[in-house]
Amino acid sequence: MTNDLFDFSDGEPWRESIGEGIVVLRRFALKAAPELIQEIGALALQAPFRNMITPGGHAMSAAMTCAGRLGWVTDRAGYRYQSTDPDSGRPWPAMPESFLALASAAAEEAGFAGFVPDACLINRYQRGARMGLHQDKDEQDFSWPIVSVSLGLPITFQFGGPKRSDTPVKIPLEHGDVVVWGGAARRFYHGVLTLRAGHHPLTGPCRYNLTFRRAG
Ligand code: MD3
Ligand code: FE
Repeated sequence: MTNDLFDFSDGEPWRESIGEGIVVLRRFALKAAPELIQEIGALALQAPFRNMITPGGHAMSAAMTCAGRLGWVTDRAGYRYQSTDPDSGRPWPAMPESFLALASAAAEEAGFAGFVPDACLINRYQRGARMGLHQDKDEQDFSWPIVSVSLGLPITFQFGGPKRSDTPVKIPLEHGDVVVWGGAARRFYHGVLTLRAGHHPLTGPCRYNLTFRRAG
């Protein structure tokens, strides 16, 4: 392993294989979590969380912000990556070093050495928020994986296959869990069920999810 913040050999985190191209690194981000959560707070001062509008005209129930060279946005015009925050017109905040280090260490554990994300989408779920089944297909190059990091309250994640009609499988995602989606799984439909009310010592009533992408 690269770094004792995400030490994967001391017996605490563990790996689960739930399908080809999917590597679940349970609790991989547990030690880094307090720093990651502190960074989220700092980023949100620069680029506040907001409920973006889908092309269909509905506000998303998860609030979002971004860090890195590119950020994912949606509005009536569609989904896209762009280098500026549409709410302020300023560039997105830089990706914190702790984010980059965690994402590349997790990708390496899953067999993707050299992963350098240029976009981090930060989703904040509060009671009642969910994300319907969708594919992530606004990125340029699907040969890089997506790395997701769950922080705070638990949620039920669901993933299907490459077709919307593929029956989804449910898995719980908890604080500190990291999932690397590569290969065929990169194109799978996925989403999360409604967040239930709760309290987490580090995030209060929220779940945060970081997704690291190579977008451009
Ligand atoms: C499988 N986020 O931001 S993370 C998203 O919990 C998103 O906030 C969810 O879906 C969340 O786009 C799920 C797990 C995840 C993220 C991206 C994937 C799974 C994925 C991309 C391709 C396949
Ligand atoms: Fe997604």
